[in-house]
Amino acid sequence: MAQIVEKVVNATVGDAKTRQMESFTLDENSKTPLTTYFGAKISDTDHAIKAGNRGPTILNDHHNREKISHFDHERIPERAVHARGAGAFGEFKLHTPLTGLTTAKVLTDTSKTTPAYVRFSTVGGSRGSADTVRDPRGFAVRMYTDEGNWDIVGNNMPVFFVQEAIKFVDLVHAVKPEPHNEIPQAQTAHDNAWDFMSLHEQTTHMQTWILSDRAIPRSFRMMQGFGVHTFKLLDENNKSTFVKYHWTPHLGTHSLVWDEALKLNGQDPDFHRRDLYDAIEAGAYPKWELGVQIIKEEDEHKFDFDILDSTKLIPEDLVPVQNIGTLTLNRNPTDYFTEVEQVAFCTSHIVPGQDHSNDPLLAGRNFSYLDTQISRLGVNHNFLPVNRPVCPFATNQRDGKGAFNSRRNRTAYHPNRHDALPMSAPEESLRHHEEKVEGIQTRLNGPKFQEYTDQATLFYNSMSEPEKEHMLSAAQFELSKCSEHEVHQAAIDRYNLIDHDFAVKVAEVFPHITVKPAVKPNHGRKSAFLSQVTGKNQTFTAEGRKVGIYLLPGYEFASVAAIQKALQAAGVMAKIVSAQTGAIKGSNGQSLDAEFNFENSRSTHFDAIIFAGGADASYAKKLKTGRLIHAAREAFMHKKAIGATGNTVEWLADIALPGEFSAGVKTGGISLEKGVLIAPEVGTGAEFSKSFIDAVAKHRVWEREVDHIAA
Ligand code: HDD
Repeated sequence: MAQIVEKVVNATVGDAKTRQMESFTLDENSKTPLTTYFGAKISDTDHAIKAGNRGPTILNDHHNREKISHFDHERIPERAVHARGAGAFGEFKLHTPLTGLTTAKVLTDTSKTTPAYVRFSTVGGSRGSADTVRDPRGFAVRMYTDEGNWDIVGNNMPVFFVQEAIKFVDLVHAVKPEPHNEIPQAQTAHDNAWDFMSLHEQTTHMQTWILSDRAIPRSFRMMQGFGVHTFKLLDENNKSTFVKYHWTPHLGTHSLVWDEALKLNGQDPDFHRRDLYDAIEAGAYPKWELGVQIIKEEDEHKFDFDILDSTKLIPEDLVPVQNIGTLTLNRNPTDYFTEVEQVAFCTSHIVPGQDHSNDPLLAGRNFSYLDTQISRLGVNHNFLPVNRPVCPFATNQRDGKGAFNSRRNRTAYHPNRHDALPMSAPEESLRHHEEKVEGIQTRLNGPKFQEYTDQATLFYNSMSEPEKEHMLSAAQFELSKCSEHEVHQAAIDRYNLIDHDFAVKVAEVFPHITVKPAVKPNHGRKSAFLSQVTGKNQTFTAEGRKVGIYLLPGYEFASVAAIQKALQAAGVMAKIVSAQTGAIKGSNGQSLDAEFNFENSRSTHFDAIIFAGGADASYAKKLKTGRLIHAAREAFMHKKAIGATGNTVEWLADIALPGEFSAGVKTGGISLEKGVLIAPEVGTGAEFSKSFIDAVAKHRVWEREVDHIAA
């Protein structure tokens, strides 16, 4: 039986945050007796005290009451949005200082390594919902700086649905499961969501993002992150500069395909959480560059959109992103509840040398986050280990539930006779930008806020052909799940404002819809940075990918072992799959260890698969296992790289994927057709491995999709 005792802490290892958290850690230790919460030892935690062994259970049993009562209260309200998430610790290292623009040391002092924490999340689903749903992803970063906690509570999309916080409430009520029957879970594919989005013009741009592949990321490790709002930097004279924050993943920005995402929701609902956890455990630490777009104060009005409008991005074609530092996630939480559920991000957490802009969405968020943490976690949530700053902190706020530090200061007000809690020197304190503000009280936003479609069209135009095709299927899927014709009509009317042809194509599956003539001609402008297939800032690498090597009877041990080794050397997680788990003998009698079998894994668990066979030519004809044929067809349809060695080539060409390859593939040397790497001669695996790594790096074989579109 595992028992909990207070750890004797020698918190000297790791960064400031790790050491601090360590001092709050309790360790399991089987040698220490089990106790009550008040410390008395317990000899029996399995039976309550009864009056006689068949008699009534009596109240005089503290342990029984304490155990049940604690259990009765061990859930807290889940987050209203972003309830489903995964977190990890790490560090931020600045390499290019923003000298002269800000006094914030985290952005100017390259000698510092700042402890960091990130929580990734979906938005609409509840805490137990699946990971691979169509949704934006939360990308909330905290830096435990020497000057206080700095939180960038962002998403994997650079724009938002609405311009003002007051509309967030309507948005969330519309997107969440419908109130009468609480269906559907974690999806926008329902009447209320599309009713709201089609009627509310502010959502137009964001609609293009959620219909795009960005809404079904391959991995948290392969997502961009965005602070979304325009923020401010303040120099030592309080001069302000506007800034937008971007996180760019070292592994590139990549997505699943929709059919795969749908299947994974059932096959592995923890797909993203597991992927992040496993990568960190394996030492494959995910990394992002922090980039900034800097806009001088005097340039605030030079764009044809308002930089305070969170439904607009600043195209990188106009203002380049400069990378200034690297975020690395290198430590998994050890206690999900205290280290992930209890993390309390606030957009208002900024440090001296930073300020908020007048973005009306941001102003509302600055109110909402602190407010929600109080109802989720209580007024003392900042004392919880994951939330504590690593720098000294002292306030005159007192008491409240869960105030567990004994404080020696006898005056909780200012000024006071002891000079306790003195104010900091002004230059080290939080400052606000002292700007002149005047105007007539109004509920209206500025004129540029009232243009809603230009950037939606820009996004659509910037997509490659496969990405446009995915948006089309996504729109057809989403609207097909809506039952009301007026929702279909209104949604397609809105698409018509983005691109007429797109609206016409979506309407092909809704014969009752009339697509009106083009309301607004497509302006034809594109950005070179928005596509995940052709985007200028995109990275393609095999590193961090997971490949399933399917071992078939009589497989050639030496070549498979060589392929596995080569993949691992390229940073690929090469996993063995076979009919059974455990040691699987190859042609020479040596074994490889299969982690997965055909029952507990599917092709969807891998970025690419290899069928590894041997020299026995008669075997291919016998290989009729439905599961394997399905794996080959599914991976092919999901546009994944596939490899086939030895006798599996004939099987692939004749049985699994008949009619896909040219006649010569069964007998020739190594060849690549439609992203399938074929090696009838088993060989040493060296040449095969090199070509296969290149194919994996391409992420998906889009030519298969282009063929399909053309057909
Ligand atoms: Fe929000 C959570 C991101 C607008 C109110 N939001 C939350 C989280 C992320 C975002 C990543 C999860 C934090 C975590 O991991 O604990 N939210 C955004 C972005 C927005 C945005 C990128 C627009 C640019 N949010 C937004 C508005 C409001 C909220 C306009 C309220 C008016 N968001 C919340 C919240 C949550 C939250 C209800 C739920 C739990 C929490 O805050 O801590 O307060």
